[in-house]
Amino acid sequence: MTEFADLEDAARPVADFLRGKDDVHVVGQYDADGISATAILVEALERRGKQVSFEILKQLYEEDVDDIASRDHSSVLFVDVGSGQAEALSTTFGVEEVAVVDHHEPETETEFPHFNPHFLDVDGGSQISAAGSAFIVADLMGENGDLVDWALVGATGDIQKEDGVFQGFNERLLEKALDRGLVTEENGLDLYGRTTKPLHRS
Ligand SMILES: [Mn+2]
Repeated sequence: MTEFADLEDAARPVADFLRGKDDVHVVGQYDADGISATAILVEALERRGKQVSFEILKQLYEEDVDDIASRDHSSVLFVDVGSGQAEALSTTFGVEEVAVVDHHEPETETEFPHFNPHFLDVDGGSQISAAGSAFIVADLMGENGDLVDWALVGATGDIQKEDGVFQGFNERLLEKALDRGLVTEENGLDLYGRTTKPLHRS
């Protein structure tokens, strides 16, 4: 069975890659999970004094990969996208120029740093999101344990809870957030539109 430490081992090449760069361009997916994952790693990079830029894309098409590659970034980090475009990234970027943190089904393993829970037989659809995966990378880069609540925002946005309860590694991340007092538990209704819609519509 995959342990938390196994995920950390698998995430370490990406953390080492990012620590070794002076400037990084981060490309994230346009949803709550992708934006949380982007925020976690942009924050972790800025805390280490890196030059950071980022963009959020609705989809990553091959022409987007070509466009990003043409822009002269010295290194690019894809988050919540990239595993499904691993071959295009491999042919477009050198192994020292690109890294991926994603939880969607990967196309292929890669020479470049590529962290995806599916490589460890962990279901990225229910056990951990891109934001959770990004948090594991960030936590290896320095004192970033306080960012764990953003990992839970991402997992919630990707609807990874089952019957209102976090599963798998999301549950471990919740424990970390509770330990730090970053989140509190309370009973309530976990309904879509709870704060914006009348109850019978939620
Ligand atoms: Mn996601």
